Amino acid sequence: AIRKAVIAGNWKMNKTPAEAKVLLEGIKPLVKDAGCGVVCCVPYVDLPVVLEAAKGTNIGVGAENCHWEKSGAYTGEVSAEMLASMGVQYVIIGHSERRQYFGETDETVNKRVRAALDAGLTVILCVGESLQQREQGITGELVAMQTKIALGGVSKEELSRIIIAYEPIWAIGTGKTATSEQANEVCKTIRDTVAAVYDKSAADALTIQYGGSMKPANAAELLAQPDVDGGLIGGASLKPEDFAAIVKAAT
Ligand code: 3PY
Repeated sequence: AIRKAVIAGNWKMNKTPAEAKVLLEGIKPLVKDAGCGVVCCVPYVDLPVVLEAAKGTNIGVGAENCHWEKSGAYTGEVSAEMLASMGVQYVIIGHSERRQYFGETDETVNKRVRAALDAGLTVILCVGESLQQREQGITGELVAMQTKIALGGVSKEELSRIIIAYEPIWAIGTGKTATSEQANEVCKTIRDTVAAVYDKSAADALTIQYGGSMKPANAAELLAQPDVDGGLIGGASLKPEDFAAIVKAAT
């Protein structure tokens, strides 16, 4: 691909701080010569140890969500400002698990994207269709709509701090993977959508990841697609050798 690939791990709700330190120390030596960007997105409570362990390395550190207000009466929430103040550089927004289980909507995704950008973070914005939506033939329209709404109020300059991850919901944690052609088709739809809203140069520069059961066995084929510029990695990001093998495939 023309663009530099980014491989980001999404640890989800896994690893205590002590376990997180062990995992990051395991990943570090295996990815130190990576030719692509490497990011680990981890639970809030793991951020201090992971930031410390990643210091001086090529591993970027991210959170898995953030709230849109800077502070206030939002029990249980964490703001983008708070993350940035710790040295966190990335945040996943709109993961399908948040949309499915925590009432995330395109509108709240947009508010979180806006807040994350204002705090100086780079956003890994997730979009993707369910199996029913795919079978109804609305994947392209749906993903284009999710992308447009999420990017509402985002300037062309700010797009350099946006990574979009296409994650077909039916391929998340199910072991099912989109074929590389299916993945590329939707990644291209996302790129065309960004070209229509902004322009071709903005679309050409945008990193678009595929996510959904990407693993060493299928990474190379997915990453060889012209519009797939990296991956958002679930389960395989918890195994240093597997994560490193995917990083290697992106190099
Ligand atoms: C998966 O691969 O299961 C993911 O959800 C990555 O975010």
